[in-house]
Amino acid sequence: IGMENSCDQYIFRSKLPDIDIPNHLPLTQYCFQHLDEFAERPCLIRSDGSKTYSFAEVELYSRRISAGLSQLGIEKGDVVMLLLPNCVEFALIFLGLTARGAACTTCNPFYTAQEIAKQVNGSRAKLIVTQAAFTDKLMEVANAVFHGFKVMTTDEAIDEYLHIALLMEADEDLCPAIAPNPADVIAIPYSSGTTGLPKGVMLTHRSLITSIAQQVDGENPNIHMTKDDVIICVLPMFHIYSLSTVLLCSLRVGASIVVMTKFEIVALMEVIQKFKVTIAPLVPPIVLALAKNPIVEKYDLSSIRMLMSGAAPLGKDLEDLFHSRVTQAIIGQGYGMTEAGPVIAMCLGFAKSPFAVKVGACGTVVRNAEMKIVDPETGISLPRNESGEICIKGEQIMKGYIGDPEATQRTIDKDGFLHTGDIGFVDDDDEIFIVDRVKEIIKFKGFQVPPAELESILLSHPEIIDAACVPRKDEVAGEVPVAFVVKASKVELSASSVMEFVARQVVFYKKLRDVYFVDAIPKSPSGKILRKELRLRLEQMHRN
Ligand code: 4UW
Repeated sequence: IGMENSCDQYIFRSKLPDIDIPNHLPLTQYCFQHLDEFAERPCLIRSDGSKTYSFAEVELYSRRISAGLSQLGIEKGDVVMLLLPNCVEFALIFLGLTARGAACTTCNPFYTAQEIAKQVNGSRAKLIVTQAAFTDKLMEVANAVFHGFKVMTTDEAIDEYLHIALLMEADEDLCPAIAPNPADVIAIPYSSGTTGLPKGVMLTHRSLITSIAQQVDGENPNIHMTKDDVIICVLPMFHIYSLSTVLLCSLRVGASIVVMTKFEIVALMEVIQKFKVTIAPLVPPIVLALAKNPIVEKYDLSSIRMLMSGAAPLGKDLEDLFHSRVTQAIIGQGYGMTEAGPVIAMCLGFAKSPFAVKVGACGTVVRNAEMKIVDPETGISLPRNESGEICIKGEQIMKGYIGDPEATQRTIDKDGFLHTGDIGFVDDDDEIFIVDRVKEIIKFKGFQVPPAELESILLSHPEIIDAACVPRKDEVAGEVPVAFVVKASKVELSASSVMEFVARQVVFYKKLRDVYFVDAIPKSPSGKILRKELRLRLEQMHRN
């Protein structure tokens, strides 16, 4: 247990023993393996109380939808885009697609047409499932996409599009038999990883099952979640955190999932109180609101027994402040990355037989996995208490990036370790602390903002000759994107017009919060932007 030193490598493991993981199964079969124990209990609950689906119904709909998809010509291996905010239909269609052996690429419905089109092209999605309110953008998407695709709405029926009734009312007896292979790709969330533009992350039956099992399976599961739990699903299901830890883990253990369309503090408080939510997976900006907003004191939050934070760093002070409001709850962090399937480390205070944990740690490496910390310059693995790049190996990690073997090779080394681009260390108690990042990504409230994407937009501006985007620290969002811009000589160009130019082309959280005009972008001899130098310059500017 813990660390071993073989072949000059320091390898870190969970304090929990490895378990047998049935990752030879198709995902839906694994999720519904214990269905008999909770078939009639509530599975998916709309937070407005308008509808609840039992586990038996959800399982039935997964087969109906699979049959309906097959009648629409969706074959095993095809890709379908879910362009949806949180809704029960998201979960139902995801399961139907999985049962069909098709892959689902999840996309933020608030993306601009330009952002959506890139993902449709990259994933070759044949069908986009969305709500009526988001169909306006789809004409523009169609113009920018190189192949034809169909559109389906899940709420209002629209004449020129398909409607979800075709799937919900299909005959489950016509659910086609498929021969699923554990290595088949079933989910393609997008992530920019350690560098460059967003890429499709190929997750298979095996990777998703392994990650779920690492979280909630075993005699002493890392996250003790049961059929008596009520879990709040307020984080967007199009992000892997919610998809895996909230949706799929709950299906596996029989916990009820209360689905909220969007985060709003009063609505969240009311829902927690009304449904007696026991588990709240959140991100730091929501924890901040819970800890600081006075309105929270008016609500009864005593049902919450477990509160998890992830996707971005949670400050120690914030965690302490929040704990003083919900003293009965265990608070802890998970650490994940889309490419890692997603969970890398999880708080052992959430285990059935919990371990003592420290404030500020982002968990201990999950079971059935190996972690190493390497010197980012030399690649040599480091012992405890020394900071380096966190690397993770196990059957949960991605198969690779879709259509990008080079990026895959840069990310997964020859020994099978995924390089996270995060800098951290493992302490004497096997707890992990993240201290920095070597990758480019900017995280706004846990959402990914890939600098390369903003830079390519900036470079398309006729009056900009060079640009670099970096994160600036922000109390509420964690980080916000700002740009250093070199303008063509003699032109009049204002920071606000540059910000406006970008804002028109991106989703709200990728908007630039500041533009600094400079004479040149600092670069390495090989032409790589020296981002660290720019981050330092920002810090100096704000100190003065
Ligand atoms: N502390 C500091 C953290 C932390 C963090 C992530 O958008 P992605 O690709 O993926 C995620 C997934 C998070 C997640 C999934 C499942 C889960 O149970 C859980 O905890 C409860 C969290 O965020 O971004 C990956 C990058 O986000 C940063 C880090 O840089 C990582 O490489 N990150 N979690 N606790 N930073």
